[in-house]
Amino acid sequence: MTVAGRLAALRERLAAESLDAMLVTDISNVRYLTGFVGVFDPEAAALAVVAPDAADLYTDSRYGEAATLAAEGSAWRVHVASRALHTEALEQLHFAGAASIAVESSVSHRRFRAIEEAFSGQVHASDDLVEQLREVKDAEEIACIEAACALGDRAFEHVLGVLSPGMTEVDVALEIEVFLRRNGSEGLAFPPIVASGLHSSRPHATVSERVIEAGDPVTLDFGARVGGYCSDMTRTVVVGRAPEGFRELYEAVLAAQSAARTGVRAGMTGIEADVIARDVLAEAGLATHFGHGLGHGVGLDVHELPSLSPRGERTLQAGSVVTLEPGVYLAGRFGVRIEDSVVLSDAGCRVLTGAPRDLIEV
Ligand SMILES: [Mn+2]
Repeated sequence: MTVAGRLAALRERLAAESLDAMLVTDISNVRYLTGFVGVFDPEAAALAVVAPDAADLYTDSRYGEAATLAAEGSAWRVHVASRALHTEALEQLHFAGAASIAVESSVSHRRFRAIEEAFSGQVHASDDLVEQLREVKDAEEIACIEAACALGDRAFEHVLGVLSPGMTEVDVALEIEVFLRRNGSEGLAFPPIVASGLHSSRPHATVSERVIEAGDPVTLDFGARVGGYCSDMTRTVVVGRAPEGFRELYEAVLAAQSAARTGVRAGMTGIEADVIARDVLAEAGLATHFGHGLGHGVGLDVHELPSLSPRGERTLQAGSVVTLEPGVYLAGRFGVRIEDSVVLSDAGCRVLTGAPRDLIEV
């Protein structure tokens, strides 16, 4: 979908709900609608207003020049505000006679109240209006994610070459970060997870100064960013020889992940997708150790719609990029997670992560 197509799709949704305008505050939504991926940092420095015949972007002087340049030739009018962005936006909406507007429900309560107080008409909170448009990626977006995944694969290969006993988790995380940045990643999709030994049983362990020893499983979960779009992958490898019982656990998680890669497709719900992997782990008696969902959408944000989990009631759509990441965590022993990013179609999944999945002992 082009930027014009995205605006048209949002306007259709506004018309269907009899809204005169929408105030878009989420930075990823602003990026998506304007197409100006590189212009803003995640700080609240942009407010986009979409109305039937207007697309106005309010920003402050720090971003004025870059946004104005980026807007050239597009439908967006850039306003460099000197007062609060919503104050100037609402003045414009009053002038245009808007009576009913939507504000994203993700906005802070403080900001919502300020908007409600300053606007003379009705203010509605809307859930995920733009997020639902973002759920289906076009070819250009998929190409960005694919490039980010390829960079992640290279970073994984690089880490395999340096990972050795005596390094700390911080050392390994830095290897990943520096490699990704040197090779073209725009920052990182998220701070990498490097969880070694006992820490590997914590799905989102914090990177620590723990020294990696021979026989430690190490879970590496990281993502690159290309053209504003994230990748997300996880591999658990072993430094030296796998400890007792580890290989069996690894094979069970891999079987669940393979089943998901084979079975997940557009047209099923996120709950049904999740069950594919969960059933395999239940057969192995490990269901209670798989606490999180099978996966999530990936795009401008590393976690976005859809959700592939027991809460994922929405039907998965062709063109969504999602992760498949079953994990099993045995507290006091170790954990395993294997995660790929894939594109969904009606026929199944196209895997974007190229890193090997068989157990690696380095
Ligand atoms: Mn993930």
